[in-house]
Amino acid sequence: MIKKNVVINGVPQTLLVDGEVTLADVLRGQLHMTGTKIGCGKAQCGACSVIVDGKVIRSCVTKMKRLADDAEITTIEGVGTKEHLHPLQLAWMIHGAAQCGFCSPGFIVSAKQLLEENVNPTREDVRNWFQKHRNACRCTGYKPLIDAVMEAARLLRGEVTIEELWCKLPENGQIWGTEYIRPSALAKVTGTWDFGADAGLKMPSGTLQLKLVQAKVSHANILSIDTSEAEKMPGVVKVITHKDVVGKNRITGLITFPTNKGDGWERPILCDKKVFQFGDAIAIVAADTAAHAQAAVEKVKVELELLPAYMSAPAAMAEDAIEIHPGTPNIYFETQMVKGEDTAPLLKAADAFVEDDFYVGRQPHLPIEPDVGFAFFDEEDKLIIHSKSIAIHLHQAMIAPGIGYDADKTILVQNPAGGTFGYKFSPTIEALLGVAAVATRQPVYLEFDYYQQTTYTGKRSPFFMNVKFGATKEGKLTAMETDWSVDHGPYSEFGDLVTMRGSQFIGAGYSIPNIRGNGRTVCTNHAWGSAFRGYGSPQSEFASEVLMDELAEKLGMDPFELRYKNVYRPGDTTPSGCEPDVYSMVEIMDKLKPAYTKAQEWAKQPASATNKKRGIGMSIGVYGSGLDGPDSSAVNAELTANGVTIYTSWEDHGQGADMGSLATAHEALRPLGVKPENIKLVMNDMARTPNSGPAGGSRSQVLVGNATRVACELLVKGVTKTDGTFRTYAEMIAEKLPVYFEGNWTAPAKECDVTTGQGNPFAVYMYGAFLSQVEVDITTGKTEVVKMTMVADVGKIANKLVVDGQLYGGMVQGIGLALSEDFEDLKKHIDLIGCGLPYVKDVPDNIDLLYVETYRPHGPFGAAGSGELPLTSPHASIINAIYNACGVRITHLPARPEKVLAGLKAKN
Ligand code: MCN
Ligand code: FES
Ligand code: FES
Repeated sequence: MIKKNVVINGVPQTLLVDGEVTLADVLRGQLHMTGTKIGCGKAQCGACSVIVDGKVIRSCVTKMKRLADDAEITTIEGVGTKEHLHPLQLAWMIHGAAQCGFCSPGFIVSAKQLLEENVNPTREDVRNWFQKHRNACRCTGYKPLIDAVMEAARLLRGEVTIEELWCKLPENGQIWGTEYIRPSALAKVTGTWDFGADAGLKMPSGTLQLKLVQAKVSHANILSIDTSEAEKMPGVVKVITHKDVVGKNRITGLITFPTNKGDGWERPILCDKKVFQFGDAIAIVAADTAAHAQAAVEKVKVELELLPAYMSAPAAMAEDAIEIHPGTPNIYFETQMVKGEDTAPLLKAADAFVEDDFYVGRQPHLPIEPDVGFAFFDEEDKLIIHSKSIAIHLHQAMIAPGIGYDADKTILVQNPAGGTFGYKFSPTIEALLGVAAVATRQPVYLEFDYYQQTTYTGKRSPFFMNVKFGATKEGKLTAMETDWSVDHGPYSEFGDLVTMRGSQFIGAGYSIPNIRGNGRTVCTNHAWGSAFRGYGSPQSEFASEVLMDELAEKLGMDPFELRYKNVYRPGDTTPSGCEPDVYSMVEIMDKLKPAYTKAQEWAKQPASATNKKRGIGMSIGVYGSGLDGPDSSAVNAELTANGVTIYTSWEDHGQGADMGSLATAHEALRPLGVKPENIKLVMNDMARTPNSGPAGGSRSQVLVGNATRVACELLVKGVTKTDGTFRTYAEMIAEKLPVYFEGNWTAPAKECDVTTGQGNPFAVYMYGAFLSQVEVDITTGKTEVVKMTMVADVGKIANKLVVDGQLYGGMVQGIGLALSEDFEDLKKHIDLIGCGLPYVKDVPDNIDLLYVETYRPHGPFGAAGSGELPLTSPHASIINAIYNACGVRITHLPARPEKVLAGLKAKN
């Protein structure tokens, strides 16, 4: 123990601490100042930034013994409070800069010091500052953060007032379609939005700390697990293995299509017979402290018999490959595409024919907040599990049989989540928590470190694709053939569903009358495939959007013109053979045209250095809003003495479920004139909120939005008197009329037939186009994205700040997918930097968003979804721009510098 005198946020304090402990842990664990967050825990994300003696430092790696005596420390709690916000906090709210908000305290603290040193920074100064201090954000694409700092600087200089900047509502009080600030923003910018790890610190004493024993090999038979030594370690209460699991010890993958050859029960909660992938959970140590649990983890002995590890779809498909799940073939699901006439003769007769192979890999999600959760039994003996789940009702069904606890008594609650980007569409920590709670009958808490975040959770499923286009000499597509193999890792969870995306989205956006194709899902030993923003469309559309450029070259046509000729026009159908919900692609292209022409001029100018070459590229993006077929949702609305309460399971990754719910409910309640502050949101607790469905597939604004609208409309109808005026709450109660209304909505859609890929899977789609301008350094192969432009049609916009944020963030994830992100090498791809997370200087400050707002007949108040559109194909536009710049066509992502350089060398 050492004694430290410090001044924290102006208050002198004497601390008695372990000198080896970090400042972050002391602030959070000892002082309960949970505004400072811990993300990566290894100086890579800046979530833990605090100011010490006028310098921004990362407190997660600052040991207490290194802290100078009398150090003056400023944390987010000292920057501003809810009552007295710092201009940075106000600007963060005004610019929608806190999406999930996990990075916000770190960024705000960091920026405070910048503005103290320089109250008049340039945008580049701000970018350099965040780069230097490693402040990382996965949600916002950074631009809104720079906007916020610049605005805060203006506020500090007295050039503008808050009143001038604060969102203005129209006179009728409508918030739908405005830049109304999301309800959670205030808590997020003040560090008072309690994420899972913050709530974990507030658990009662006696809560057991859990740590995982993970597999360090990719495929093996388990011969024995010896926990005897671990059990004797200090503080250990129990070492839990498969033998302690009273249920089926499996998470069900919920087979979607009956032709799936698997049964969906292959994923162990705790490995029993086999290890299927690196990082699998073999045992859980429950102890009094996290340190004791971790020490005991090292003592668990696992004896293994190694098996061949199939680390890609082709490897697992090889003739001599053994079945990873004995009894189920490694290729466990197949689907075909049959649209129009036979394509073989058409391709043969085509004036122009192109064919290429494509690969989009195992993109890691890289939320700044690692996975975290806790579980306990309540007074009715219900097992309550808190996690980052974005599918609380679905996960209950997936994990309860495996845990062995009555599903009706297993209640999931979502904690505020620091980003998921889809990985939480799969259960991760939930079943581990459930098993540990049942085995110990005590409250349990489990947080992953970043290594576990990367090695335990699912990843984007790699697609190996071959695509062929045939076209007339005028450039009209006549036929397409596709073949795609989906590497879905060892667990089938929605593997069939993501494979269907190949039929639905290779070639999406274009009228292609004749299509044939074959797709398959392959079981492998690399990371299990979980949902990732865009879900199959970034893979599918990468292939067709790069091939469109190859076709344009073959035809000697401009890539824009070729696309313009082929995009959906009235009467055209999607690859699934149905009419899109609206025809807005032509308008989208028209809107992009001036930017495209300008970019062409830009590309002709000399690059920023003689060793660099400029290029431009475009792509179009289409994705559905909803789960396949007649997806449905439920939301309830209650009239109260204070206004209206909305009960909804619109899970929030950080995208803005609170804002979407509020804007939609407020719009539907407008006849009553309920003020936004009188609409209370009760969200994401199965004990209180109905099954609104998961927050995946960009479905919530449409599905949950419609259910919200229906519930509110029923409420309005319920309070309406015969003369058209409205009853008050008191009148409703006096007349014994119901004040609680259940809203349900089902999408008018039809699942695709797996043998033809034909159907009408989504009632609503999102449409867009991307334009990227790049400079490629031909001496290093490094690509810099200098500018991006996106035209988006997400229908009528519920909240402009939210949608702008969705687009910026998604596009920047597209830059990562194109150039740097991967999860392949199990030694290297284990943290944010190793996995290739884009930092602020890896992305352009110059991003233009343009909108086409086509009213959606099936969307609430005309809205489609927005979350995944920006990650459908931005990476394809970057890859096309690289080719345009230097003649190197990258078809196997990511386009890391060495790959581009190798291409340049091969060309020369
Ligand atoms: N919205 C709107 N107007 C529209 C359409 C949508 O204002 N016309 C708003 C909605 O109110 C919502 C947001 O845009 O706040 C996204 O809406 P929607 O597309 O319906 O998607 P969901 O709410 O179902 O969110 C999920 C979606 C997906 S699938 C992933 S993955 C994803 C994403 O959104 N992960 C995210 N966005 C993310 N954003 C952040 N910050 N973090 C993640 O993990
Ligand atoms: Fe400290 Fe990431 S830098 S938590
Ligand atoms: Fe930055 Fe989510 S808002 S990580």
